[in-house]
Amino acid sequence: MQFIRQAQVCSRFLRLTMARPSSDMARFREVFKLSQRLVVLTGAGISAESGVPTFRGPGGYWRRWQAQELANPAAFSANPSRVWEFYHYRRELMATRKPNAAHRALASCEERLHAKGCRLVVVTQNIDELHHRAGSKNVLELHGNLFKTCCTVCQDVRENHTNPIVPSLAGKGAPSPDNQDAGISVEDLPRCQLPGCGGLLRPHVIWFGESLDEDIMTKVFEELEACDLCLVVGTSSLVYPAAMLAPQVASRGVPVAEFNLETTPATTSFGFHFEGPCGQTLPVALAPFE
Ligand code: BJW
Ligand code: ZN
Repeated sequence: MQFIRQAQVCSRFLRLTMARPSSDMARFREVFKLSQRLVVLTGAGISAESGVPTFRGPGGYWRRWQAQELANPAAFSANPSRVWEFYHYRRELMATRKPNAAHRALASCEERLHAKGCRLVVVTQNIDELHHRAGSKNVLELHGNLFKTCCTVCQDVRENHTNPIVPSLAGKGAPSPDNQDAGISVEDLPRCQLPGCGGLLRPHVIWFGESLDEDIMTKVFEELEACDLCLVVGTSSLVYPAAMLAPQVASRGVPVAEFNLETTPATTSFGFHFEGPCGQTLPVALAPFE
């Protein structure tokens, strides 16, 4: 009996202390109005309304594989042709996709803040370049870039927007499950052009089990330490180290607002949570003041 009473007191205490995040937009706008340094952490959900598939959930399959099954070094070693087909599909898809209202809201907010000596930085897990295409200038790419390659032999990194990146990938990469692997021989996959190298190229992205770029992480930590407001947009907050960044900011008492279709494992550590498509919620949240 004593134990049950203690448990009831405990659970009441927990309910009182773990306040639910607020969805009061007027209150958020008051905080935003005073903010001088914003960091916005974005994930696949911000590009969903542009028609770019997210990773987890029903749209996250390419053929019979979830994206995570292909976005790892073992998958590339075992079948570089299949993994290149997957990235070739995504490179071609981006030619038909445009930034949406959420990307544009961030870009125009950055410009407005910059004009009055303030700062907004986008820290994105996305590799699709939609923030740049919307006009954002301060963008830190945590997981690499779909339009860069890295040589597996000499590590040379370079930009490449040519589609197809090699003739052998032309017409390949169709996403439906009934398509078979193209089985392109490794000599016909993208190769390093540096004299004397010729190594196999890979997409310059961060796969599971790989470390994130140290220089980028240093910049990210500097921005997070200096920020007075943080937004978390369209990420499931399941993938580390990205998933720990905003909760760390919140633990220092800095206001954090999440914009997502649903709650995530990180939601309870944030002060604000705005549920719904970020193409609708973010432009309202970041609208200019009269
Ligand atoms: C909307 C919306 C709308 C939809 N509006 N919202 C600590 C604990 C446990 C594990 C680990 C740990 N530290 C490291 C690990 C291992 C691993 C990891 O995190 N595993 C977890 C899955 C458990 N991490 C790593 O391996 C990282 N490396 C590392 O830490 O190195 C050191 C180390 C290694 C090994 C052990 C320990 C330390 C590297 C992670 C690299 C992730 N790479 C990928 C692929 C990039 C290239 C590519 O794109 O192909 O990055 S995986 C994939 O997930 C991609 C994404 O950037 C990332 C995050 O996904 P994201 O963006 O959150 O998308 P979704 O689909 O998950 O969510 C979409 C969200 O949007 C949802 O919430 C929707 O509701 C929402 N949404 N429409 C608003 N309109
Ligand atoms: Zn090379």
